[in-house]
Amino acid sequence: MKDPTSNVQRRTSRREFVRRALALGVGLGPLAGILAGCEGEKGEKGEGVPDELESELAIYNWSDYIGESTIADFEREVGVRVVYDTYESNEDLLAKLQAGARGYDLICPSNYAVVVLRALDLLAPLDRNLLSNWANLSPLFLDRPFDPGNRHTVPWLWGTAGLAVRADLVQPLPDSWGVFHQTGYRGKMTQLDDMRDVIGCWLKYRGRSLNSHDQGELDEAKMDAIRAKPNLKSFVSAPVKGQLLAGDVWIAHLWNGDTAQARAAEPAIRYVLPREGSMIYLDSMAIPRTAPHPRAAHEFLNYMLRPGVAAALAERTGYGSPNQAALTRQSDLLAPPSEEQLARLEYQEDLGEATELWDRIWTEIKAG
Ligand code: SPD
Repeated sequence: MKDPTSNVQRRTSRREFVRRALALGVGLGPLAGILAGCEGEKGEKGEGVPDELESELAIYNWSDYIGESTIADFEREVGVRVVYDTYESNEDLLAKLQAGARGYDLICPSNYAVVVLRALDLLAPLDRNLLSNWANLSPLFLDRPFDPGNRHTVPWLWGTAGLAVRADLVQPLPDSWGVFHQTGYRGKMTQLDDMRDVIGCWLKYRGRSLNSHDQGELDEAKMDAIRAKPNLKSFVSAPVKGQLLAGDVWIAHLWNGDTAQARAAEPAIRYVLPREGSMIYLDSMAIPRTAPHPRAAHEFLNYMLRPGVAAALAERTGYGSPNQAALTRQSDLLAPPSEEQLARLEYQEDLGEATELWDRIWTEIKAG
């Protein structure tokens, strides 16, 4: 019989190994390779997933990122009680998990955050035998570099960052990230409370990669961000929707789906992708290694892969569905990005050793 403590012991030592390696300056990239090489030691996919469905499920997701009745429908149909909690940035999620939070069964990191979580060995491999609806996913969103072979992640929604504008209050519509430098809208503008999005947009403004490691380019982005700051009401993410509706904010740096949600209540709100380009992201569901209810997590993932459920998620949130069967079923959903759009968009990647530099710059922007 298997010793139930053996995995705990092994996990602890792997985590300790990661901690020591990071302290010694080993980058996340090489570390991921080393750990992947050890993957065989903890067995194949789905190890530890019990046959019996647990009665609870704890989901930790972005705010405003779920269908209207998804959770209630799942609870009713499957008989699992869901505890649902939300966050506003990948950095919040990473900080919580790295601090040792153990109660979550499902989380929804963006592409670059998956790289960090995999390198830290914080994700459980998926058991594809429990995901019979997998074939509904579009190949466009599978096997991405952040999780080759989708061993740990199930695509959830994709989106872009741009400008949410009250077209009834702002004319002409701005089409550049430089709008945040204009004093004419002082106090009526916000930027996302998100390090990667803010520094990334200022890198794009200067024609750089939003994954830059270059000290000079990053200093320039910092200066642009600090120059914009006096014109901003605040740094705020999804909660800005209420301020846009109230007319307290006229121009917000925001994600496309959250803009669409606001537009459903106020048709004068428009979404603009700045001409300098922007970022595209793919958020995916993943199961933490410490998940107390891995079987219920798989059950939920497979439920979400149904075309009707995935369509309801995309419809409610305004984001793009990676579920091809959902798009075929419901033609008014956001279409996958075209080649032309993709040419102006860039995926956020893990920053590796440059993360510290970005953190420092973000702190200086917030304080400056
Ligand atoms: N309200 C949900 C927003 C989800 C945004 N996720 C991706 C952010 C990429 N920086």
